[in-house]
Amino acid sequence: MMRKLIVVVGLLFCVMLWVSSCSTGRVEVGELSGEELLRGQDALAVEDEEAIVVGFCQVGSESDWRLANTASFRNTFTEENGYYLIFEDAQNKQENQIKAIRNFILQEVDYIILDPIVETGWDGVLEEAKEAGIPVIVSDRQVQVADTSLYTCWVGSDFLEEGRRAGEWLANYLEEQGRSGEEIQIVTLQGTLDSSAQLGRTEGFGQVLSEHDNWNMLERQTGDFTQAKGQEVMEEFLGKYEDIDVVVCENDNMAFGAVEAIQAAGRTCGQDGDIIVISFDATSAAFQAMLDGEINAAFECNPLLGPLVSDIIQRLERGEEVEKVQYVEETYFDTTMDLEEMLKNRTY
Ligand code: GYE
Repeated sequence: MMRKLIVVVGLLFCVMLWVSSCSTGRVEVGELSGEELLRGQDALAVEDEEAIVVGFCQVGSESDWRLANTASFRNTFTEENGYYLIFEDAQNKQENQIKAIRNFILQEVDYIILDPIVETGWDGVLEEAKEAGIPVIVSDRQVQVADTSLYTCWVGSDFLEEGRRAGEWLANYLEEQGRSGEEIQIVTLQGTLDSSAQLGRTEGFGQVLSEHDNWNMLERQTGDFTQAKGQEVMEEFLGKYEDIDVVVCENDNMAFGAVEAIQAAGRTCGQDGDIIVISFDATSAAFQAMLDGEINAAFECNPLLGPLVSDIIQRLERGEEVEKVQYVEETYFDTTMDLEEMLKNRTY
């Protein structure tokens, strides 16, 4: 691996670095933003010349899933594993992601990992990365670009399949309850609009919806994948519609918000309640909510992508080909299962 010197900003900076390392010990690379590195505040040189320098551009910290995903990358891209990680939290703003990628290019990182907030608007900056000869690995959400050679590969979930699975689960559940002939009123709390997770889940569930004439989608609105926004939108839905039978929540945190809103309105939900709550992600907090009888089913989305991306990088380092599209395996959970036992093995 080529010698990598991230930033060297003159004598003054060297003295500052020496002073700060004397007083505070090792500086955590993962805590510095690319901009800080560029400005030379707390800037570092990569000490281990063999280390693979990786810039990871994360979406934000909006959900339990996201925190587990960040932890997966931080725990994988460690010095012990031969990496030097520069972590950027874009706080759910695409412009921050574009800025971060430009900083990674200036820093001459070896690889860029991008979890794109939305699918479009990437052609220009990915072209810049390509011109700089830096491979871009897309993880979790996807990009739509005219020229797919602008990124090396993508690894993540089949969101469309998750949505279909949720729809099929609902059809079976209603049948078991002897309600397949009933009119069913549904609302949806959507994820961040135009993100792959939102698009796939909405479309997948929508496909099953269109196969059932008696299912009526009253309204879909975004809750931005957060608990607070999910709660707010559900409050609005409960005020507008009297007979909601099902709320489809495109992630766990919005489901928790929906449950709060339902209970505050004096309504019931979950296993023995009025309103069926469907969620996506299936983090351990959702297992707990199912055990508490608050949500009915959670459709798994695996956030542990760090090791898979590392494996891709190791293969690229050895000059091997990697598959362009790699899906992770997923399942679902509902209250008919032994959730207590399953929760013991849940790592996120
Ligand atoms: O479902 C949600 C998060 O992109 C799959 O983003 C991810 C989604 C996940 O905020 O909780």
